[in-house]
Amino acid sequence: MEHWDDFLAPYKQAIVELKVKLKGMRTEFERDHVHSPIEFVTGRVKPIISILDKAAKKNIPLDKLDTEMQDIAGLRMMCQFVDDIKKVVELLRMRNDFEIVEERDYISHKKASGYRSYHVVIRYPVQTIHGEKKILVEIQIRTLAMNFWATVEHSLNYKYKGDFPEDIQVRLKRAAEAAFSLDEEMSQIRLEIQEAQRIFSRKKETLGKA
Ligand code: 0O2
Repeated sequence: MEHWDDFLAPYKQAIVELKVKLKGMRTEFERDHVHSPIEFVTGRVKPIISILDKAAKKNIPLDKLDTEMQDIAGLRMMCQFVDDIKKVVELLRMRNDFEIVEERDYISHKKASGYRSYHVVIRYPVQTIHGEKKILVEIQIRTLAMNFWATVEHSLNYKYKGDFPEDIQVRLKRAAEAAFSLDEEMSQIRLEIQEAQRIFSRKKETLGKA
């Protein structure tokens, strides 16, 4: 591919715009003084070397990258609780500034590696001086625990090129189970908090009437 700068420009633009938009959703929750299902948002354009590696691995011709590689532009939305992920996906489904083309639920169906995350692939229109260009963007929605595990596993994967020594493999599997348990524990605590808030607001209402 000769003109990487030209090719990647709309992807960079999409990341800038979507980061503002998705972070803006968090700001709205804060303004309403309610729990935000979004903890933080990150975004990146895939480095050229990773695009080339993935294209080679998946037999994607370079002139088909725009339709066949869905994560050249990628965003991550991190949540505190597993239940928040559903809410974030619903919020994305409600929007009309892009169209959802695919959803992949690696939470109900975790990957063999132990990877958990919810992926939403969108078609996002970027306005350029040559007109509108629609590009694919992958949004990964995950809890902080899922993100911790995926980040560590990704670095190790890079180091060992997917060929993990036996002991690392066992530890990663155990770490994935620990991350899952942490999410479960946090979900339980969340129910406690919500129950306490309900009791508190009922009490306030009763006191207000007295
Ligand atoms: P990056 O930019 O280095 O993160 P495939 O690549 O075959 O697994 P596909 O069809 O591209 O799958 O789509 P998928 O699995 O929905 O999305 C791929 C991206 O999800 C990966 O991007 C990772 O970001 C993340 N991912 C998927 N599986 C795993 C996993 O087992 N471990 C970790 N840590 N992340 C995973 P890339 O291509 O790795 O790029």
